[in-house]
Amino acid sequence: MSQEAIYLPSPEFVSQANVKGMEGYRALYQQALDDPEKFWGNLAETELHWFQKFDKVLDWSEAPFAKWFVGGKTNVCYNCVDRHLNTDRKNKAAIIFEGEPGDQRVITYQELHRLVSRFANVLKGRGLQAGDRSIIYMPMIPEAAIAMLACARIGVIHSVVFGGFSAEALKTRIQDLNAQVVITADGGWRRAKEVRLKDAVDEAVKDCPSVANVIVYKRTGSAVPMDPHRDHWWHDLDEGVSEDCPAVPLDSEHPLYVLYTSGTTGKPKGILHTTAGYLLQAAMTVKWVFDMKEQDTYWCSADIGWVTGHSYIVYGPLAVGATNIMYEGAPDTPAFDRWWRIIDKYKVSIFYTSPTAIRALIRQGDHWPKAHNLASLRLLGSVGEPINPAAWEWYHSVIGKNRCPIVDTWWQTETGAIMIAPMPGAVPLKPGSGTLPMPGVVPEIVDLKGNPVPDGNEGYMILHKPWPSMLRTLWGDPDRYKEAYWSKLEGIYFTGDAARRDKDGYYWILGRVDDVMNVSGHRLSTMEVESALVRHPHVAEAAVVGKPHEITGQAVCCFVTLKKGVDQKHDELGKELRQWVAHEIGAFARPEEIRFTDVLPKTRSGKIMRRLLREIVTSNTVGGDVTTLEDMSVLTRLASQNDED
Ligand code: 7RM
Repeated sequence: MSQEAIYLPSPEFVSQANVKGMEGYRALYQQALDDPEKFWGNLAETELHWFQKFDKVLDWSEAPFAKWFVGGKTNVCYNCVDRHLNTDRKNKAAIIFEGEPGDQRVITYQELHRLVSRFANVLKGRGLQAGDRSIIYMPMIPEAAIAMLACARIGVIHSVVFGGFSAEALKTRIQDLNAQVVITADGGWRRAKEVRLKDAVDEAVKDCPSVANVIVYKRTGSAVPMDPHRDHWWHDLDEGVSEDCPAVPLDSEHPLYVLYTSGTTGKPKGILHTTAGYLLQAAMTVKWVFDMKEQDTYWCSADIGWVTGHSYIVYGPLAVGATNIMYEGAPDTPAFDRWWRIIDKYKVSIFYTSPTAIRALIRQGDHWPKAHNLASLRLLGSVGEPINPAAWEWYHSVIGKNRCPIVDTWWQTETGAIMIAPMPGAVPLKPGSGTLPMPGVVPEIVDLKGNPVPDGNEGYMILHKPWPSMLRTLWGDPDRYKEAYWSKLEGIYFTGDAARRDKDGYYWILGRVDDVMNVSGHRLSTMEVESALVRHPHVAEAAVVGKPHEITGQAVCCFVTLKKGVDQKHDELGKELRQWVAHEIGAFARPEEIRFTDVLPKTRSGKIMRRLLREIVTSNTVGGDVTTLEDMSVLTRLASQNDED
């Protein structure tokens, strides 16, 4: 029923919008479709600063390895910081930071330039140069962004590891990159407790001989052991360092960062993004989707450790000279109105968050947002998972007071920038739909053979054309890059999502079709959790599926068989295994449920039938085709086990 609801942009919103009305949207979309190279080439010239102009917009001759803006030289940090300094933005707030304990900092573009230049010189002082790799494992404090920008300034390839990841996950990322430096902090604040990051780094780098330097920012001030040969305080290295550090002109295709994300195997994929194309599309989508204006105060509540933080806290907003809010901590600390308090306090005008967060806050009751003045808001955004119409309606009425368009943005770590979303002054909204593709994005819904399915039918979503912010490869694994994205349908980008397109051409994203779960908008592979479980000495076999969850979208549900002779109580062991997974991967991966079973449903060839397990956790019944199942009795045993819980 609510899928029929349509929300038109108000005339007031349209009149001030960057893209006005459907004609405005259609014209842009058509230009990009007719001549993508001209479209992106023109934007690259007008929107980015070039040290040397490119001579070719796109080289797709070695597809799927794209080269954009070939021959050009630019610098991401220069574009995000330096070029604003001889404009009215010089003393504009670039980052307004609020720590969880309540401390505040306002960093102008000029000050950001100073801090970034100093830290880039610190990195140079440690011997780092273009092409080297850094790991950034930081709390949500300005220094995380400063470290990213400093790396970009001198061409050091960064990889931010979300602070919620464990030492084990951190280690595999450092090793995969052979990173020379780890940039971290003593800790950060979350739910009034210290998240001790340096401890995790110490544990991780034991097995990482490539790491010659660990740079530690003092955030919490708690005691941390420092290895005199390897570890340095940020403030010590910063002392007396020069503030002059020119941005290095880098090739358009110079690697900017690697960000690991879950794929369908136990080993995360190192998504590689490069310089010019990435920045251009991140910046353009900020203007198109967030309708960014000079006077806006923009807040994206994502963590900098996820791609949303890269594209829509750091690179996109700073490239267009926006004012960013950055908040360190949890939404419920000290109480459930912390976010609404922040919006009121800093007069946030654009707020971008996840459906999981919205659902969790709905549950706490409307009195929390109602206690604050949210009149500064003019636009709301959603990302990470499908937003259910009920959550959409609440966000629209209780937070947006029926005045603010909601931009539901579909994209991936791989796509680098928003692919499907409404331009808010143009496209009528339908709750739960990402609506229409961005200019230059050509999605299609197809069947397994690649044939388009009729509108209204479910299918696999693919993307037809290369786009500037697309991933370039997987770090160190070009074959897996081809295999994972370009070989399901030869030569076409496979998103891994199921979707349908309605009669108006609107896209409705239904979720992953592979073995990737989406827990609170965080990607997690079933195999990653399974491999963590079987590393436990008591576990023989494990099968993991995502189970629908009211708040987090999906929850991790594990079926576990134990080794012979294990005689620990199931309650106790269940607790231990949940803790084990949190330790092996990170707290966000902690399973909601461990179900012990003496056998897992398998095909005759020995493959675990996850589809059956998914059905069991979803409905506690099994329908569909079970003819390939080896042992039918396992089903009744698995299903009935739930009744005993
Ligand atoms: C930005 C991000 C990507 C996966 C993607 C989808 C799901 C993301 C939406 C969404 C429905 C949305 N990157 N997803 N946004 N599903 N509507 N607006 O989340 O790499 O971490 O995840 O997330 O399944 O493939 S990600």
